[in-house]
Amino acid sequence: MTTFLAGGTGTPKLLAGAREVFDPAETTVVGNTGDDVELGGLLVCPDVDTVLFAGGGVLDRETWWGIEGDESTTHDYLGDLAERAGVDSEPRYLPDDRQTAGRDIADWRRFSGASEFMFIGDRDRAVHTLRSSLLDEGHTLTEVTRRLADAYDLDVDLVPMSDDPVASIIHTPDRELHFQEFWVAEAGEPAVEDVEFRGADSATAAEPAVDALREGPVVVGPSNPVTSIGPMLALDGIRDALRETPVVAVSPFVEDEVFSGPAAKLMDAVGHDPSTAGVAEVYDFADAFVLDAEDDTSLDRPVVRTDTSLDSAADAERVAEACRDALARVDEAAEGVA
Ligand code: FO1
Repeated sequence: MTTFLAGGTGTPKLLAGAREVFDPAETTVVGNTGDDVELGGLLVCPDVDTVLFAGGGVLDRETWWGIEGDESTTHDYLGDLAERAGVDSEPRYLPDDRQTAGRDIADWRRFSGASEFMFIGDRDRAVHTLRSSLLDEGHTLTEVTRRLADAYDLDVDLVPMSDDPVASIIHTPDRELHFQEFWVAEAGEPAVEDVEFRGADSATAAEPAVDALREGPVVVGPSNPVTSIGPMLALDGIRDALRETPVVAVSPFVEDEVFSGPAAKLMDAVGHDPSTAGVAEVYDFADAFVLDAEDDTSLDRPVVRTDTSLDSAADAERVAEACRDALARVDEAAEGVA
């Protein structure tokens, strides 16, 4: 059994070629849920859905979120109607006393649908409607995610990191913003003072996720260490489980250049060097690393180097092979010690 810890883009891109190297029937993908929001009463799970849509062959690969060829009738009509009704288009948090009223999983990240500040396509909305409705019927997010995975014929086991709420909150000099408000509405521009995973102290990691981590090697894909992987690491028991299992991490940096997204800014904000060296510090549980061929960072753990760009399935296969080779090195080192 191999487990992948997946955030928004890097790890789903790696998964596109991993199937040639790691048997999908023996693969669990644990999705970050810190990015999730409730928007107009619907729970949107961006990182889980990217894996879902990619596995189901419907992902919009231009954006790496949402459904390819989706239409926007409801989103557009809602926007026009809200404008005519005099509603401004800024993200609108529900009032404080409503943040913890309703389905628990959406605590501290409830936005009014009067301003749909994230683009929600018509088919994508159907996924959020079904997910939210099944949650309201009393199913857990793990159960609902697995049912959606069945609907999309996924051949890996896709599970969320937790069935409890954990909200990635970005602290800026002016105010606190949920990650989606920071990233989508503010284009990642505000200065960041700190990143909080609200709820992580009392959340429990989902049982299938912990079981999978204990069962076999783990691949931490080239996702953002702070807001994609950080929420998982903040859950009780996850770091311990990772320390006890072979782990390879793919750096999302080439030395101090990040492939994409806000990782550098967020790493800096939480006191880590925005570089491969900083990633190795955050992932103190990792036994080996896959670095880009151009990345000369010297680390105190085994390193396999390859071109880590992930623009095609062939790229992904090459990086997955490097992960397999790095895990073999960890095995060899363990056998040498035994
Ligand atoms: N990203 C954007 O930049 N703009 C959007 O309007 C947007 C909508 C959206 C809707 C559903 C979904 O699952 C993801 C969406 N994303 C959007 C992506 C998302 O903000 C982030 O890329 C991930 O959370 C990062 O992992």
